[in-house]
Amino acid sequence: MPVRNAEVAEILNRTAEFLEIEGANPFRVRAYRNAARTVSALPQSLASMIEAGDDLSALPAIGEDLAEKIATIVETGHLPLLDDIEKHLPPGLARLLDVPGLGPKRVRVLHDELGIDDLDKLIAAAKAGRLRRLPGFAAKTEANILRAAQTRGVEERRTKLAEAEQIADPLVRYLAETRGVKKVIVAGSFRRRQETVGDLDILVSCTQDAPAVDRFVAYEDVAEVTSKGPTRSTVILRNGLQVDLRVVPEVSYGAALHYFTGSKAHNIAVRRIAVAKGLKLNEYGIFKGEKRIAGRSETEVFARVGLPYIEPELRQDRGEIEAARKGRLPKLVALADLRGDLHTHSTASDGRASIAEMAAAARERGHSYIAITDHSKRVTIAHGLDAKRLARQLDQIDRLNAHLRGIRVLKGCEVDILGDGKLDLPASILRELDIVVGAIHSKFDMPRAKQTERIIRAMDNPRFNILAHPTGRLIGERAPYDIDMERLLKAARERGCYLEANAQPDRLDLNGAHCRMAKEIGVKLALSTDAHSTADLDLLRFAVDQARRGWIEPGDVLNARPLRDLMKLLKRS
Ligand code: DGT
Ligand code: CA
Ligand code: CA
Repeated sequence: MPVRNAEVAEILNRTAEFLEIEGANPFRVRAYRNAARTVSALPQSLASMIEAGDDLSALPAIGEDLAEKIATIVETGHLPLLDDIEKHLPPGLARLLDVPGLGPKRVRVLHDELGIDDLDKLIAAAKAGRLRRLPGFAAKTEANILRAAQTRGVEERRTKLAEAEQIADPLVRYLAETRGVKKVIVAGSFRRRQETVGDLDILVSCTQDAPAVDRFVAYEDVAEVTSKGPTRSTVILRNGLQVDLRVVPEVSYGAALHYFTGSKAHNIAVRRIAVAKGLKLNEYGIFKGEKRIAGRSETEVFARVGLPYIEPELRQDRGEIEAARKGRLPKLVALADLRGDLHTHSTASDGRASIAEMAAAARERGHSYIAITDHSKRVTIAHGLDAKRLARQLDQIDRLNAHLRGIRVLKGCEVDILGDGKLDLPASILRELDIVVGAIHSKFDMPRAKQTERIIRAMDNPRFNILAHPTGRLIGERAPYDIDMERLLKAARERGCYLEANAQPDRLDLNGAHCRMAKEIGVKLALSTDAHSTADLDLLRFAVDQARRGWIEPGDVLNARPLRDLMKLLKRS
């Protein structure tokens, strides 16, 4: 089995982290990170590219040196450089990186200042209150780290949705090619588009004699078969992800799909309704006495308990059943409703495609506008733009727009929100922009009230439009910074500002619950990719997932509007 792209990316990221702990040149660290990002976003497998003799150094962010290293990883599953570093770093140090809230910078501080090089020393120092005295650590941070470090180990391993998808898609295709197999659907949290999944739950319908289970356990990525029966099986894949397979007769397929899609709380609530009607509901169907009266499709199952079809993303027992009963289910936003992207980068900062390339790629995806929002100067590591460079970029966009057909490039900037809430660029240049996306890239540790005020102060600036990745969390890596989301949303509403649902697979920020809060408070959202390459523009659907989990309708979404309406919404007073 060839080494998977995700594994290559993991090794590159790990190398970046270790280099950073070692205090390597930040540009070198970043080169590994960017390469990892390119690898994760590749549509085809590196192994097949190498086999076909493709030149990897032609890929964005990958020079000859990295191309060679990647080839080595694909061939051997190892990177000698990483093995070397691992040999001379204390072994416990690497485990520290797995503690949510601890990145390489902090691990380095812990090591250099307090000699902490394993989990036990970390826990002891946190308990003794010694972390809070370190630069960049507050009492609150210390408490968070302690909690995270102590629950490590017992905490279940969860897989990010986008990664789960990269694993599920080929497996689904493989199963679908089995003789006699009719349908293959991934149910569970994956189908509800939860931001992470604990395991995959696959349902198959097929003819009686189809060898579905045998073929499943023979999949080349299976590391271990936990159980195997005639109609069900559980396996562990090589990366540790568990997959449950169930073979279901067609008369029960809808009932099984409903049952295994969950959530459990939703199932229990629906079953209660069935029971109240004197019916029995389980994964085989709806029964009146011994007689099955529904089960073939989900729609049929819902109809029998007197409900319209409820979209999987809503099935969380968070009011969807009551809304369904009253005919008040939201008409959820879909990818096809979106007309553009409002947060993207070009080579001027840390993107990998030119503005013209980004525009062409956006047009190919059916967009009618794309905002180029490169970083501002404070974010030096990303080559952020100062007022002068930004002014030149604006001229460049004007010239481009003059002859572009079918798409409009909006002049924007991802302006850094400084520690005191001021924006990183003067009003004289912000005034020239179509759209200002504000974001925090530093001082994540401020106490809640201060952090919230910092952002609200930024929104006080009449040029401010959209708050990007509002909580700053990186799934499984960095906790959200501490903010009063309700207060923030109310402040945004009062000022005519908006929040972003960022589609980057490790961000998904806002998440579903926060999207719902925004809707309830009355703040429109921008569903944005934060693309750093043309391929990243395809990530948009991950923002749509979270929006749908948050009951968001097209009317709640800035970039579901045609350009003219959008421009009006971006004009504050
Ligand atoms: P995960 O895997 O932790 O991300 O979350 P799920 O929702 O995929 O949960 P999982 O894999 O344990 O089970 C898949 C679905 O099966 C779940 O969403 C609902 C259903 N299910 C599992 N156990 C029960 C149960 O005890 N009662 C009911 N009503 N449904 C259950
Ligand atoms: Ca599951
Ligand atoms: Ca499961």
